[in-house]
Amino acid sequence: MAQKLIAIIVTLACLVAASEFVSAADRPNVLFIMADDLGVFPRCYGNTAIETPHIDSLAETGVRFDDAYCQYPLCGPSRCSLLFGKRPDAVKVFVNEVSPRYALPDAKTLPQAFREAGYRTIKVGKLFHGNPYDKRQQGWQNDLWDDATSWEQAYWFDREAINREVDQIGAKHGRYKGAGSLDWVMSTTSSKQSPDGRIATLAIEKMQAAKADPFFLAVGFFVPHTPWIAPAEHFESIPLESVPLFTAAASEQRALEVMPKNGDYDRGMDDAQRRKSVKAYYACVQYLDSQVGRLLSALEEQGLIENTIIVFLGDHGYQLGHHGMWHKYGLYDQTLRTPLIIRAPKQSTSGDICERPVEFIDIYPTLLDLAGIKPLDDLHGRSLTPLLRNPSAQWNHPAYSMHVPVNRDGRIGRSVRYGDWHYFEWRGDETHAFLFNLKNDPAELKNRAANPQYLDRVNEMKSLLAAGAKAVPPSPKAIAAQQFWPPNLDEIETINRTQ
Ligand SMILES: [Ca+2]
Repeated sequence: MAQKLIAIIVTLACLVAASEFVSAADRPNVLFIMADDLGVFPRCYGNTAIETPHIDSLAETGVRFDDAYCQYPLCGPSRCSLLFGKRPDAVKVFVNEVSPRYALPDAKTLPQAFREAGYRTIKVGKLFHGNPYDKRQQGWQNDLWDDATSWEQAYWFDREAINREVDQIGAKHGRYKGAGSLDWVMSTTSSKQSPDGRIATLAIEKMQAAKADPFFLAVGFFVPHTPWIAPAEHFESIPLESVPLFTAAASEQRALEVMPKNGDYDRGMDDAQRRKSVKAYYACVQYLDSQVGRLLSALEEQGLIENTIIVFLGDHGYQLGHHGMWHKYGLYDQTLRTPLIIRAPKQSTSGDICERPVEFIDIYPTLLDLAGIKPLDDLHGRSLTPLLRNPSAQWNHPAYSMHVPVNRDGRIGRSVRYGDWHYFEWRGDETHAFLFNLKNDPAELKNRAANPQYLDRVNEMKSLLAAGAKAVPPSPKAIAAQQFWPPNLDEIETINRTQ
């Protein structure tokens, strides 16, 4: 009996080992493409002033999520939340200048989970944080804000190519004003030689080199982040008169007083300058699209397209003068919502559109699910695979975001999107509440929070918000103290750079 039992156990162990071996080889690759500061502006999201054929074609062969929400409207915190699969409350990265593992030294990141499952994990460009154009970071090890444990191979931007472009800005403006300004340049550098073109080229090389094994290839483009630099052809194909002008409505003045502003970049701009800035952003989105196209073509040429999960997204939304504001920051829909397209092998829902509000933290469990990797029990999101199978499936989950702006001392912002409604509030010495019906008022111009007719709705949204707020974040002052300039050199030395 004992011998029989041992034989059964040995057989089962062999079967498990064999199935793991076979499934590892058969597992789908992942191509994870992240754009920087990309709001819902590709053409497939309804922007007819722009041509984005490659992103559009990806949407036509995958599922386009129209209501995908980042958890924090700023690069580093949003990326850390997504890549740890946890809400910003838990990740505790609220500003850019913090190591991703500030509060979670032992948590497992999304690429790390793939790495431990036998995948080759490769990142090219910006995945966690690090701004290649930021003068403060020049000469630094940019991987300071990346995570060596996540990647088998990690490649950053080509510094020489960046410097060439910074020089072009300097030549135009007399001086370089920094990555946060609304600088824009029609670059004389060719598409392939520009920094994002070189990112795509390197990613394609790595894809080819890695294709014998399952790979998780993460490609982080820098466009359309400021400074808006794109090869001239992408500017020339956009007639200035076709570019819309986004401005604040007169009724929004009261709202603007309580909103966090990312600098005062709009000050002194006239409508002609605003329009040129929007055009420059659009040119960068078109340039991004051309490089996404190169990645997709390479997948096709390498015979990998049918066995690769493709995820395309921005890291948070973006305002181009919307509500009188530029850049990210704040809690309006425009700054929280971003494109998200997922194409999975053998997907039957090609070209479908999902209008269910989903969260960036859902991406981590979704990818584990699609790749057949054992789920982790400490993730805060949920797999989107039911929506990939049926984009109209029941999905009664609110989407939460938060923002603790360090330049508005004392105010903490929290947002919840549920059904047609978007509610957010800024809490400080007093609370400012905002309630919008996105179905009837997608531009969020009619704040109904103070209207007694909507009292029940406000209370419902407040309850949802309270349920989603897992912890009280530190004060904005404490968060500001997280930022470290200059860098901690000890920490830099621990980063195991591949290049
Ligand atoms: Ca960003």
